[in-house]
Amino acid sequence: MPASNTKRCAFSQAVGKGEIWPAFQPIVSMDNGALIGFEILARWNSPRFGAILPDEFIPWAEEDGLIDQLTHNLIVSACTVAAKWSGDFYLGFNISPMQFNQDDMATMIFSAVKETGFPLHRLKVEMTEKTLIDENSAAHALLKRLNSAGVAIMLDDFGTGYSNLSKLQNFSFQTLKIDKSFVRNIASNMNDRKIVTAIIDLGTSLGLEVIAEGVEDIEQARVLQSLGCVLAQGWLYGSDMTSADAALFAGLHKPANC
Ligand code: G
Ligand code: G
Ligand code: MN
Repeated sequence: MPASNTKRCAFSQAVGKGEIWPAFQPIVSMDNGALIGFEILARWNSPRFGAILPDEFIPWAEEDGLIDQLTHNLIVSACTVAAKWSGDFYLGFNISPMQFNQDDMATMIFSAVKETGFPLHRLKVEMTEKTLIDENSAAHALLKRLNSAGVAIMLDDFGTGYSNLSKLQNFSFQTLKIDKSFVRNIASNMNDRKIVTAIIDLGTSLGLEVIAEGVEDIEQARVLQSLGCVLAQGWLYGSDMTSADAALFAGLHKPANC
């Protein structure tokens, strides 16, 4: 069997055994460092192949019909640990475009959260612009269902998918995440800065929460703040961490009024 097939086979067994674990990356308020939420990122440490990243294994999970099981397991394990931490931070889970074609996706999410004790209204769903672009009425209905249950929707990697802006108002979502490719050179590249300015203004005028992704240094953070962006995610504030580290982070970075 080719090595890549062996790896893929090991991956599918790892999903079955619940070995894909949730890493937590903090989303913070840039002015005071207060914790707003965590994005949950799937991780696999294969005993045989070492650490494999989601860019490699998520497509396998999608193609091999394992993505729902993987997402379900991540929600259960992340929510179970986070339910024990104080604070009112949210957890954001990445949902693949194809999962929006499945009527029972909302039911899968609700049932995963239910047993964990984590409040449903502190769970958010991250979807990419691709989900918006593929004209998809099932997705529309699903988003409404999630929203009515108190689950907010975040539009991930915003700015990379050339989405039809007029579609933004038709879909029910509450957060725009500015893709890290625009943030990377924001301190030196005026075009990137103009794009980010436009996204921040668009999001703010639509009443959306706006999060800058991939903030790695203080210079980028200063520019973003000067443009009116308040929330950020990136290595400057915290990388993807284990639940033990995330628990410490949550304890140290409580909002001022908690
Ligand atoms: O850390 P990073 O290498 O985690 O993530 C790479 C890509 O994989 C990102 O685009 C991220 O959204 C995606 N990703 C990470 N975890 C998950 C997951 O649980 N489900 C899906 N569908 N995508 C994920
Ligand atoms: O596509 P999505 O936004 O879900 O993916 C998040 C990805 O961004 C993950 O691969 C995560 O590890 C990565 N990431 C998080 N913070 C930073 C950062 O500050 N710089 C860079 N280059 N990548 C980051
Ligand atoms: Mn994401």
